[in-house]
Amino acid sequence: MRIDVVSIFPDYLAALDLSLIGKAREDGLLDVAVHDLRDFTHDRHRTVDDTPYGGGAGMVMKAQPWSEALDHVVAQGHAAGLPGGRPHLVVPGPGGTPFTQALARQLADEPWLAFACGRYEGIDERVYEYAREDLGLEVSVISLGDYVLNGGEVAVLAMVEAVGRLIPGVIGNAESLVEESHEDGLLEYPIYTKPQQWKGREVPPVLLSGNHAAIAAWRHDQRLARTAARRPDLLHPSHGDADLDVRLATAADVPEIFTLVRACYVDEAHANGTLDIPALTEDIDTLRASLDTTRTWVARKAGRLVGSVRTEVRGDSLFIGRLCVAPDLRGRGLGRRLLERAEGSAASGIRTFSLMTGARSEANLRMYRKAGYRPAPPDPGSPGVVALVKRRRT
Ligand code: JD8
Repeated sequence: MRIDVVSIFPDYLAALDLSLIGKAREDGLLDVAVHDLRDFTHDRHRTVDDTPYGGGAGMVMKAQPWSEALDHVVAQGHAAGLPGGRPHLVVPGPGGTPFTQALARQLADEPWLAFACGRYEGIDERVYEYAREDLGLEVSVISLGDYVLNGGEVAVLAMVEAVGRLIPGVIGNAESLVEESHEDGLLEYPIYTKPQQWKGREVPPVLLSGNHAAIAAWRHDQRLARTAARRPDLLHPSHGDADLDVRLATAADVPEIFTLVRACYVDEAHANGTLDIPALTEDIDTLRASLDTTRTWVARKAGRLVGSVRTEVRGDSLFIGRLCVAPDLRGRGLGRRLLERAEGSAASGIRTFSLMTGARSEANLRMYRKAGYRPAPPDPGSPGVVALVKRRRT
């Protein structure tokens, strides 16, 4: 990616020589050029500002130096091997479109960005028109946040870092990008490093358990709880519910589980064109008895039973079944959370997770595929059913 920055304080951008962005420039992953706006003035005072028409406080940046600077950036870009290309011009401003991770991702897909750092009260409006109409540039006014800075440089530093680190190869292990705040809309989970004990404070034991699924479930719960506490505006139904209470079922839960299973498997019957599904034919006493031979989890939200799942040890595999989410609450990640909880409950000897679902249960198959499950040898005794398996991460 090519990045041009124009400013009357080019030294402000020296921070882009450092750290990951600096390394990415050395590695040729980023080509960053900083230009001094005053180089495009022709008077001995190198004037870039003048008083505002219509009066008012402060000064306005003159159009001519900016037009010459932008002409230079476009011409130099072409000379630097960006033939025919035009930069996307980003002008930071307090009244601009809010800068977000999603916007950073969009900009990271572009081959050439140019940033115009304003100062004083801002830039003569005709410069925006000149860039769009005469140079044919896409021009975006973007704001770093709802507070007032003295100029665009700080915003450009933040934007170049947020965009630059998304360029493939800039961040060593791209994996770490996945779980970041704002990447999937949830804030980050708490992190710890050695020593295990510090000033009488312990690291949460689950993090020392080596049980990846339990760690994943704990971290997801922490992200939900933090987001609910600090940024409830970020919470989206698909994130699942911060106030979801998941625990082992007792006999008292049986009537509600029975009802939930009936409700959920009607849709499975529809999808798979058969009512001959054990969950639909099993009577409540059989379900009650299953609490003694399997581990059943229930999820409650404000007291209402909204989900359930059960696990059964079969050799070194944990068979996960009867994963149910109240039909009116689908699409919120509850199924994924219950699946994580079930996996997380696995004892140390468990090597794989296995489950079955209807061959035409598209939504279930999509969720299981996303969770890492892959087709397993079909059970000849269960036509129309797909067996899935997942190796446990050690
Ligand atoms: C560019 C000049 C200063 C702004 C009079 C103070 C971004 N989130 C943000 N807050 N402020 C800026 C920003 C401020 C700028 C310039 C960006 C150019 N100023 C002006 C208008 C009021 N002074 C920003 N991104």
